[in-house]
Amino acid sequence: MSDEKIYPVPADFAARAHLKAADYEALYARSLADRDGFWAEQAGRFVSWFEPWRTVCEEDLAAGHIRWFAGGKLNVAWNCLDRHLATRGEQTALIWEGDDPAFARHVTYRELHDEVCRLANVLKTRGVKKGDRVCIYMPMIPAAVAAMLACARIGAVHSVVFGGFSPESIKSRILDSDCRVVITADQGLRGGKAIPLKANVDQALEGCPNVHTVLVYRHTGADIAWQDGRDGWYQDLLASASADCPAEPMDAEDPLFILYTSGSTGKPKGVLHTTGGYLTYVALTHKYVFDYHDGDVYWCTADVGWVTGHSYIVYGPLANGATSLVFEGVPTHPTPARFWEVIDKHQVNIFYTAPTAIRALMRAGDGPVLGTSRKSLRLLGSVGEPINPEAWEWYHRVVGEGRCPIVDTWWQTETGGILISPLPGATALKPGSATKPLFGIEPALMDADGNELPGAASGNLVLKRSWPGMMRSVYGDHQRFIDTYLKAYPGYYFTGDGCRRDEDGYYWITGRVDDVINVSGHRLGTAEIESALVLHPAVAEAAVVGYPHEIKGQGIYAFVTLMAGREPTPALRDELLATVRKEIGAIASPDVIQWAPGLPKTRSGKIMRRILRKIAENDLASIGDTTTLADPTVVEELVANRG
Ligand code: 6R9
Repeated sequence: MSDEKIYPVPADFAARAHLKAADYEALYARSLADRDGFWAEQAGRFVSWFEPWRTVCEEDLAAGHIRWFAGGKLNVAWNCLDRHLATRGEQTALIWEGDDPAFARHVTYRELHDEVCRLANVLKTRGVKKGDRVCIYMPMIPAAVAAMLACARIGAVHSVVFGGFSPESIKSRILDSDCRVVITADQGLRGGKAIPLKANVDQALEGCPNVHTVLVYRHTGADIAWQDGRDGWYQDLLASASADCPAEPMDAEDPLFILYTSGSTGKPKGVLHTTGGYLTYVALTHKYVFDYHDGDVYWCTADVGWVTGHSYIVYGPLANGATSLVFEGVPTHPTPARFWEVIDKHQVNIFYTAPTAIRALMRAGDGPVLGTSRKSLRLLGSVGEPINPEAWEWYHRVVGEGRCPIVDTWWQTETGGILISPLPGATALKPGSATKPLFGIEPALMDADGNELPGAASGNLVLKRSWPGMMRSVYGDHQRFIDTYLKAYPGYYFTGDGCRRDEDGYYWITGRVDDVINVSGHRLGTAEIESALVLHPAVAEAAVVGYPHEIKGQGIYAFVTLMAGREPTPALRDELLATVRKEIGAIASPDVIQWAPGLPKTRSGKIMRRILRKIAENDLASIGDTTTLADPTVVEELVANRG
């Protein structure tokens, strides 16, 4: 496109940036030509090792065999805390900003180290050993970060479950990875509303007989139910625990965490990440993508329940000795100026958020932004879904006053860290494009027949080689790892995203090509929502598709066929919504339920989602040929009764 807008790197930004355009070109070329040499050098620079590795990389993508720095010994918590104590013990590691603007707190590296060591000792006295799994279900408070690091310190594998998930979702995640310990809080707070975290855990644990310990952080002080023997107060146990806890030497390929994510089929998968490669990758990408300099205040607005929180609130920033802001609240509470006020209050230099938040705040108008200074801001970031050029321009012009580059970072739970993104001192920006691959990343575009497309083209996005931060397996089901990611294009990792590459080699992610929808940057499988809906006794069949939604990116549109004799009523609709909330969580609640006397199916009984998508999008002109359907009149009926 010749009329597209290009934003060059601002000269003053480039002047102080770690990497400039020529550095990117040279390092990228080297990272491909001498991949192992490049990564060995980075692993030595970004991570401190107790013992060196034997091999840099072993990889057989088709077999799902990926190992980086095998034989090397390190500890992630030691890297994120202990090694900083001599030089930055009194520096703020975490700035906590509460849901209520009256509450904020600074936690230094020394204080965080102390809390992590004590908590690690508490876990040990409760029998947690290297390799054991621990579930973390916490609000956005420093103790959530401490819980992750305490696990890492003793070699336990954490599985963080987002605080918006329901008891059913917690239960299935605990059972899948056989967690024996849960770390939670009495309640969380979001937008002034209390989230009953402990009560949700209690309910989940009715189905989890192996869980013997629940550590409860006293956060709001609310009354909660208590099970003696099993439950313990976080603060009380820490107060009497020793603050001396040696960091367990871990192999580079020992597991660090499991994080569940939705795919096109079945239950959410436990994406497994390991230790040495992951830490190297997130530390490097945090430093270069965000051009982090000592003394900067960095704020990523994600929740630690998502991979963005793991890699870019906790592990990347703390490995680099950064000051990372942890925000408990929501963008619009108490007013739509909250983000900008927090930026002024804590003098934030680097701000990383999601397009859905940008669109919601854009809708509140320029007023709430312009009432604040934002002079501290130097760089803006975006993650979670494609950012539409209008939102990009607003973010750039109004929030960043035209002086802050925007890094549009493309990556996934599975990739561990950012793979395609501008480097702000090196890359000219095109609004809506994640721009260029980072070091060691070789993207390719494939056509439907498995041919790689050269030059400017559109196709399915794959990666040709592994990188240190890549997932290693699906927890407990290695075959599923291979089947989901490595089989579609043998020898390549398949991302599930569609993508266009333009004549300048810039990548434009067009969204998922599978049955995954992206609602407010949260990934949901349509199959998961359908399974929840059909649990209701009135439902015979359900088909869920995404449709464009002004704020959320995609909305959830459910076509529901009722059992014979059941009448569609508003009350039944509410019951179905409640069923989805109970099974998954409020984030999966359909925006639209359309009662469907029948669903469009092929003669072999396959639901034609393509047609349902067109109906949901109200793109009736392109429904196309329906003559191959078992019963073409179904479509006319659905069109006539669109929700
Ligand atoms: C980090 C994260 C991954 C999916 C991914 C893609 C979409 C994320 C994006 C983006 C366009 C970006 N996605 N970042 N699409 N531009 N900058 O979000 O992980 O929750 O696993 O979602 O999100 O579709 O495949 P996750």
